[in-house]
Amino acid sequence: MGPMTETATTRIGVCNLCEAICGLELTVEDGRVTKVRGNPEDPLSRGHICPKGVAIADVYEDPDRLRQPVRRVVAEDGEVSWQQIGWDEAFDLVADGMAAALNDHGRDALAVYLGNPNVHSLGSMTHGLGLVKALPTRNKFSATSVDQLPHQLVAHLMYGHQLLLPIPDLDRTDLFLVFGANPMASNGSLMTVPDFPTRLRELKARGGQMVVFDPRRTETAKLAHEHHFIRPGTDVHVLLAMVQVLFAEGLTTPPDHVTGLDEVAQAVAGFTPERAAEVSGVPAETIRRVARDFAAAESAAAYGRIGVSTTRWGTAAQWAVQLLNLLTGNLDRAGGTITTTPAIDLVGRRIIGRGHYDLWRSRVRGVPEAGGELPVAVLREEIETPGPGQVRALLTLSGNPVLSTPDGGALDAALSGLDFMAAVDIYINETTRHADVILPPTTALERDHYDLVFHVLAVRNTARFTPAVFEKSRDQRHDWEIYRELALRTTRRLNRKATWRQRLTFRARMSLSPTFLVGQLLRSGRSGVTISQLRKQPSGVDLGPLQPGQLPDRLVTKDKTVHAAPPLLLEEVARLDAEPAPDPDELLLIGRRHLQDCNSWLHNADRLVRGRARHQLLMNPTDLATRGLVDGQEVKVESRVGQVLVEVQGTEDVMPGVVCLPHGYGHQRGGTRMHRAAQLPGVSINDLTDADVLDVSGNAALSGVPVRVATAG
Ligand SMILES: Nc1nc2c(c(=O)[nH]1)N[C@H]1C(S)=C(S)[C@@H](COP(=O)(O)OP(=O)(O)OC[C@H]3O[C@@H](n4cnc5c(=O)[nH]c(N)nc54)[C@H](O)[C@@H]3O)O[C@H]1N2
Ligand SMILES: Nc1nc2c(c(=O)[nH]1)N[C@H]1C(S)=C(S)[C@@H](COP(=O)(O)OP(=O)(O)OC[C@H]3O[C@@H](n4cnc5c(=O)[nH]c(N)nc54)[C@H](O)[C@@H]3O)O[C@H]1N2
Ligand code: SF4
Ligand SMILES: [Mo]
Repeated sequence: MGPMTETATTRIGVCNLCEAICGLELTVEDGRVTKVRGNPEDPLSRGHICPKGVAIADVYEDPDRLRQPVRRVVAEDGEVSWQQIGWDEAFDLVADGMAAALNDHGRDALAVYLGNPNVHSLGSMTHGLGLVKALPTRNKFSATSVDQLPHQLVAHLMYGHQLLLPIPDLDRTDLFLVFGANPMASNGSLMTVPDFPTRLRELKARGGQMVVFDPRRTETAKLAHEHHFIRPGTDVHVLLAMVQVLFAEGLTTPPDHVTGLDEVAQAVAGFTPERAAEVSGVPAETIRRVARDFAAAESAAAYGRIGVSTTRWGTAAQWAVQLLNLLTGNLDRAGGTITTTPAIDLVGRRIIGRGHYDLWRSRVRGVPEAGGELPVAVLREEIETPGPGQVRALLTLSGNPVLSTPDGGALDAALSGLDFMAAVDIYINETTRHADVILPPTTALERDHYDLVFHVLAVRNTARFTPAVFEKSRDQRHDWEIYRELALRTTRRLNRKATWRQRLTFRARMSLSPTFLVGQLLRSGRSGVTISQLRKQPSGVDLGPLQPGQLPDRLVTKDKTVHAAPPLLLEEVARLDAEPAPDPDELLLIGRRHLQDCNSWLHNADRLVRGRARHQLLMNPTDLATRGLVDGQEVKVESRVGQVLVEVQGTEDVMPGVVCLPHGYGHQRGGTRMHRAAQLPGVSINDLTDADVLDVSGNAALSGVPVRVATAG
């Protein structure tokens, strides 16, 4: 053994790359991570790790990752270069740019976009939201409106709080009914379940079943007892038909604390399995039988995720998912779906607000806000359309909307027309390359973590505090420090200032560290868990399985009932009813995730991008044949908004009439600084998705996009 190993230490870490929040055990030698494995002592993840968890060290060590602020410099010949600058200068530049937009062009002239990693960072949760609140603009956007907005709107309308989301009690359920989710690849979403493969094996071992509806025979579908192909975007029909069957066959056993059941029965009466079969391709008999099985099961949990949310009828479909659980008595029952009781209760203590809807509308298209945000699908038009309130400056916080939002290609072009743009991000990528200044925070291994969000969504109640594995260097900043500086320096520059008292309070609050705040939140909660206990047990504290029997107490509705028939949803279903049946001959585009991808940004890690290519357009062999196409050739995919050229791969795993592209690819656009990523083949699915098609919540309809596929050239 060489001298290197003598300095090896084992450290407990946590992976923040997806919602599974796996506990890690890292071997550190001379400041380098030499080994990463799942922490077997972790009460939630129980030793699970996926390939991305190992790559967390690659991000830490990546030479392409920014560690110092950079400023974009454009030479006379148009050549772009990036110049390293000091933090103080960088903060001033960004505060100047944002304040100038607000002072010169009005309160809405600055837009903010928050990307996905914000919910995976403690500092962002404690301080990023403070920054966003301090900016007077209504042009607030986030990845929520290309993701889970329908879930939040339904929870707000039915249960009174946007984050009061019942979670499948996976460890006890007898029947797990899945629409539009692929937890074998995603490791669960709005259902934190680190070791899904193990828990699924356990479910099967105790005689439970999993039934999956998905247009693709996914990794999850292949492990299911039943998998049913379903035409993209038609889940709402199948789900409402299941609800209709429950009423028609007298299979409803709802609890007492529910209002609006008669209205629901009336609203769904016309949505028969026969009608659903016509649009969805799922036989009426299957719909009937699954509904009966669901009602008859000792316990059952219906779950719909991004394949359902990101459709034109996402909110109505998520409502129907909730109704299935509610009407069969599975809401709040062991083995059904249950609201969690985390040590830091964001919901019960109103740390996050209840949510709202349509308090104001977007300037150009007039779409409603939801929970204080406008749909990111309208960002481009707010930048490009002149007039009072036009967006002139943009701040993105760990996001990549050029690759992640509908018609991202057009947004890409719009960004170069801004007066000013700044980004808080660790990479120069397809979006941040437009920024005048990029401020890079520390990454996961360099900061303390307590997961404020995902304990709230987990299939088991646990608590865990993970101190930083590496100390940051003096010339680095944590995200919360960046957010504090931006908030303080920008508000100080505004013409319309807060009172000195307000400013003092704000400064004091923004100066408390995230870790201190976690300690405070734990102390003032009712769990009995303290930060010192968590420090002694870095693997985490087990608080037990989900606890049924919390309703109606935990409801946040004024009358403490579940609102089964929110007026907005009755209207939405009436609209659906009046809608002509979709064209059965249309070819529809859906997305996919791979275990080794992480939205758009982990493609610079070697170990995650080597191996078999996985960027191809998947297409059923019969669809290839009717177009005279062959497996492996380059094809042109065209939608209303754009076109891409990509290699096609024939597979029986996608249903006829459906094609499938991964999301988060397309790094060849000029200017990214991720060297390996730029060489990865593949195109952006969001060069094809349509920013004009929104769900009632404002969520983008990214799934089920009509496309044509033909020979390239
Ligand atoms: N067609 C289609 N589009 C989709 C989806 C889909 O399924 N299909 N999925 C949607 C979903 S669910 C989501 S959540 C969105 C994601 O959309 P976005 O959040 O816009 O995109 P990400 O790819 O997650 O980009 C994350 C960015 O954060 C940076 N980053 C990583 N870690 C940190 C950090 O610790 N701090 C900071 N400051 N930055 C960091 C990365 O460099 C990257 O630029 O995409 C959505 N878009
Ligand atoms: N490996 C990996 N894990 C991730 C991520 C990642 O990028 N990579 N991203 C994380 C994020 S931000 C999120 S939000 C979660 C998402 O977690 P999931 O929702 O599990 O995400 P997907 O794997 O995209 O699964 C969506 C499924 O819906 C199907 N689908 C598409 N359209 C329809 C439809 O109309 N109806 C039905 N019934 N199904 C449809 C797709 O075929 C796909 O199998 O994953 C998280 N975990
Ligand atoms: S499943 Fe998610 S949290 Fe766990 S190691 Fe993989 S990326 Fe990290
Ligand atoms: Mo997401």
